[in-house]
Amino acid sequence: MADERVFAEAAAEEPLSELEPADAFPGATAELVALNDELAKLPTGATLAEKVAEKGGLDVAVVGATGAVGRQMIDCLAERDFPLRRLRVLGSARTAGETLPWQGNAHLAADDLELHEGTAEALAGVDLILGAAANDIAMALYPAAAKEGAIVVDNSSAFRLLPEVPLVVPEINATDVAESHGIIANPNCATIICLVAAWPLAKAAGLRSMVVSTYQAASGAGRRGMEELVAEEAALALGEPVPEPSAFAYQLALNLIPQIGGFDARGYTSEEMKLQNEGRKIMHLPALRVGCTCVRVPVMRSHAESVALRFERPITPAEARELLRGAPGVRLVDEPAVEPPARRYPMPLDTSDQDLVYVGRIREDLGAEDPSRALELWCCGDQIRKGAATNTVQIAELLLAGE
Ligand code: 2RA
Repeated sequence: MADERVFAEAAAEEPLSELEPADAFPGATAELVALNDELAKLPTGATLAEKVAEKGGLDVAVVGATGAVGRQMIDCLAERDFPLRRLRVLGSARTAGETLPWQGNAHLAADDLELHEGTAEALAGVDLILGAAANDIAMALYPAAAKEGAIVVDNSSAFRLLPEVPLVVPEINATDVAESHGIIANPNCATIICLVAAWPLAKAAGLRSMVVSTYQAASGAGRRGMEELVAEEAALALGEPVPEPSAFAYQLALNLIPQIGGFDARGYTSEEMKLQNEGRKIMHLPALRVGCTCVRVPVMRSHAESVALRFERPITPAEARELLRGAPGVRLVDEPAVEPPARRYPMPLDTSDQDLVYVGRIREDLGAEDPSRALELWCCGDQIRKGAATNTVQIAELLLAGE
């Protein structure tokens, strides 16, 4: 029963596996290859700058607006003063007619926003779509919207590996947005958090391979995941029976679940393969090798990752610290040698509800054949913000600047 649920969930979220027959890219299916070919016919070089100049602001739609990531996207648009003319919030038919709060920004006054069902009609005339919905909704709505001239920045995994769809972490490959044919994909949360930390070192010393273990928060399964963890912890505190899990396959409180997504024939989960497949595309390192174990942990909303990096050239922990100290999107938090409470390293409680990836515990990797070319580090970042919503809005900002 539990396994079936995990597999059903994984199939809905992530149809791609490196072991499926791949005509053109990992996870290629006839439908995705045809979609990629269709997208290739649309023009590149999309920008939102002209529309802002023309209309004085953008018509933006958030699809999947009631989920944890959708709500955070709305807050990011407010916090970052995104030039809005109108904000549409779209959800399921069940939530249509309910409202979501909009705190307002310099361009659009505070208001209650009425939810509408996510349909093609509801997206008519929209300039920018921020997607926080599942793959099936993304496939049904966004290619048609892109053909109509909308720009889509999508957080689902539906389009991430399509060659005609840039997959972007602004700190790493911002210029890739210029190649978009209307759809730009936001990477998986665990990929973003790992790569923001690894990229400054990869750029300096040439990255050959990574071995990563993730410690992924309940928020990765959305609001339901967080609510389930809270309910389990409350039951345990009161000495009551723990409710039957539904967001996760097993009880998460007081537990670790070493499976996120479905398994492939080699025993890797879809979540684990994302780090290699997405990492290769984002860093333009097609031969990068990544071993990965993804684990769900009873933490609310920040993912943490243990990362072992193997380089082409020697690099010392001191050099790595210097590179990371000035790196975009990174906060170096690496003071293990002092006594508590001044001793500091990244922890999920400190990295939640902010946008930086904290990096620390940087040291030579003694398990490598040549430790002078290998480092271990530990990084943490807010899965809902930098792992999803903030990165999506940052991508949209690149288009405002016309980059
Ligand atoms: C997770 N990768 O943490 C998901 C969220 N995108 O389960």
